Amino acid sequence: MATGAYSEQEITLTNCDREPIHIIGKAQEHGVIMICDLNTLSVSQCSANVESIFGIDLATILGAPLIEVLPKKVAKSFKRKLKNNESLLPKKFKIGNQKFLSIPSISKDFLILDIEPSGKSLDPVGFQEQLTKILAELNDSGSVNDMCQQAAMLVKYLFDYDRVMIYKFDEDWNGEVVAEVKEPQLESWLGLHYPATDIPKPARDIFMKQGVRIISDVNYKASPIIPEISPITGQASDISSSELRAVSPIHIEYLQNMGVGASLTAAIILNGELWGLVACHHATPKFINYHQRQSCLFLTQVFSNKLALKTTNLFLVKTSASDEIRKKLVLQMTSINNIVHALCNFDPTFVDILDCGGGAIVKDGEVYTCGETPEKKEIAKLCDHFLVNKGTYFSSKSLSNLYPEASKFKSKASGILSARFGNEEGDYIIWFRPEAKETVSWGGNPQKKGFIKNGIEYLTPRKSFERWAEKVSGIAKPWADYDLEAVSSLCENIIHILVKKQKDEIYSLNSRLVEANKELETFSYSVSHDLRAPLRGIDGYARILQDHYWDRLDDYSQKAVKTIVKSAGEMDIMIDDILSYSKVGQTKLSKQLLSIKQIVTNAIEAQNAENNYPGTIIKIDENLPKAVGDRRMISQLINNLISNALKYSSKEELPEIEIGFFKKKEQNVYFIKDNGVGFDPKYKEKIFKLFSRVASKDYLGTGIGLSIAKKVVDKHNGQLWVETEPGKGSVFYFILPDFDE
Ligand code: BLA
Repeated sequence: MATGAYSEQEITLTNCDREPIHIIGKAQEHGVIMICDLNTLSVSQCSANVESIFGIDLATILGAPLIEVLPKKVAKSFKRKLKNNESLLPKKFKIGNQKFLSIPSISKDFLILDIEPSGKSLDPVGFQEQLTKILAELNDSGSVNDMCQQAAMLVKYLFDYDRVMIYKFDEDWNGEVVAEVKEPQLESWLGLHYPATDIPKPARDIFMKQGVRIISDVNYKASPIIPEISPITGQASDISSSELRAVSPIHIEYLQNMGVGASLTAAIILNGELWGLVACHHATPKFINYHQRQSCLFLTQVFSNKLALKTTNLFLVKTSASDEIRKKLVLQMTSINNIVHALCNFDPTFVDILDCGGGAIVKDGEVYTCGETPEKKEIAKLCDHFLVNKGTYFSSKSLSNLYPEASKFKSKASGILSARFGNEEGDYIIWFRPEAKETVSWGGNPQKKGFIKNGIEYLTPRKSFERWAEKVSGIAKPWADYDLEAVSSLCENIIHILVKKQKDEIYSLNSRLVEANKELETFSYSVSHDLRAPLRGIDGYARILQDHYWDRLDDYSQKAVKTIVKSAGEMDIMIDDILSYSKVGQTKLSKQLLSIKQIVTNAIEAQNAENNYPGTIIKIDENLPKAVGDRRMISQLINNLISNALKYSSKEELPEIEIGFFKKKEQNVYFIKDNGVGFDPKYKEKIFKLFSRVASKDYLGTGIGLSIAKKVVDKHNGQLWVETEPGKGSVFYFILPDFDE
């Protein structure tokens, strides 16, 4: 015969969580587990104690319809409810003089019935009084610990176990007895800690579903479910929904070692997670009936609700306290230009927003600290080697477990809460919490859980429950949800302020630049203007010398006068150019639809190309499209580009310039092309700068024309660029957007 998985499997330290408590295949002694096929409602398996409890032969029950096993009324009621998809309720019935309660649950293809003595049931008034007392006495006026103590007192009053404890889990599922009410002769376990393995995951999972459970006699003889393997599925049946399910022998041994004769355990579930347990012990066997267990369930539910309210309140109180500090920090940051300075050197500092030992800000490679922290170089290394691989937010209460280097500074920084901020990858704001110095009293030595047989380490509940003190090494007080909230809110503020500061900086730089540009334009305008008068004087007197005293001048003087007249002429042109350059900056655009073709024709006429460049072939595209722009400026732009094209191609054998356009992404690109000298493309940008000339001295020019052209196009939000090659000519392109962007 196949044997159940349970009896064969030995549980070791490494498979602790795998003990198959859901298919234990046995019932506690005080009640019967009956498993029925959901389709036929006939009994497929039943615990052997049915014979002693009901006085009915097991063999006659197995395979029989439920209706022949239980009183007809009860069986029919289950059948009807199942048919109508209604929820099943416990049903009372009598066999002989004995009253029983049949508690149904459904597990996959089975109806599982827990049949147990109905016990002394409370009359409805008494039951109601019990519930009212629970509602009235559990209040949330004090601390969480006060609430736990109240709950423990109430459970003790209602169910009278020798010892009632509230057992609270930490985030690693280790637990602590946070409240206790006990008989005076018992030693107190208040404050004792127990490792997570004492209540393995499968046991915790079942509590999430089942809520409450009693072990009525720790020293009971478990009654086997017969047959062990379900004739329907060919497997051991999952009886995790049954409260009568027998108990893991490991847990039984555990209780026996503690001198416990009976227990009641109920789950405290907070926000969908197992927060803790109500754990009750009694020295002798003790049974409390279904209705009392329901009262207990009601109690834990009321307690959970109050607890949820309490923790929400705590969250609100804590966040409003940190909000106050945060507001001050924001004020500091907005009124002082340097954010790090604002966060570190005033009152309050950023470390004040939560309970910590100290903190650090890492910005642009510099580390700034406040309070008790590791060394700056240790912090820099922590960021580069560890935090860099974490997300925006990171928190741990035992950093050295994850980053062994941190054991060097665990006294100052066992706990860490960090956030990344700013544009730079390596900018962090970090809070540190010192190692929790308190000693933790473990209920037994958590390190010594197993014994070794044939080289395999076997589990055994600890034989000793003496107080065992262990210093918690490298562990800080855990971070709470309100700590994370305070940090994320502050970081949002910092980022907001940083972005605004950057925007402001760009804005002010920009306006300073515009201002500087304006000043430069006014300056060059007035300088050019002022230069005009003395220049006229120079030119005038030089011409007088030329016209009236020419013969009296010797050769050298004649040459000098000629040079003066020529230079004054060149300077005049330059002043003109500078003036028009400044004007482009200062003049407001007056936009209109322009015929580029007309402007081109005018420009060629103005250059007097026919006479000045007689050999040059000039091609103009007949279809040059119109454009929107300022007439005077666009004329100046085209004039300058055409005059350049004519000038720099004039020394070619067959000079040719071409003015045309093409379409690119719906925009007209105009071009002015020549086959002249061209220039090195590396000057493609420089050529548009003021006074930059890249052509040889053979060509006259002030180096301002292209700067004017560029300025005109910029002012129109357009684009101007050049393609060129030395000896192969240049093509200047420009685009003028036909609407304001
Ligand atoms: C179950 N262990 C439990 C339960 C509790 C504890 C409350 C649930 C009992 C129930 O379902 O009725 C632990 N009880 C405690 C603790 C206190 C207490 C800590 O009163 C403190 C005051 N147990 C061990 C080890 C193992 C183990 C080392 O100590 C290793 C596997 C197992 N505990 C274990 C198992 C169960 C259990 C398997 C489930 C029992 C079951 O539902 O069958």
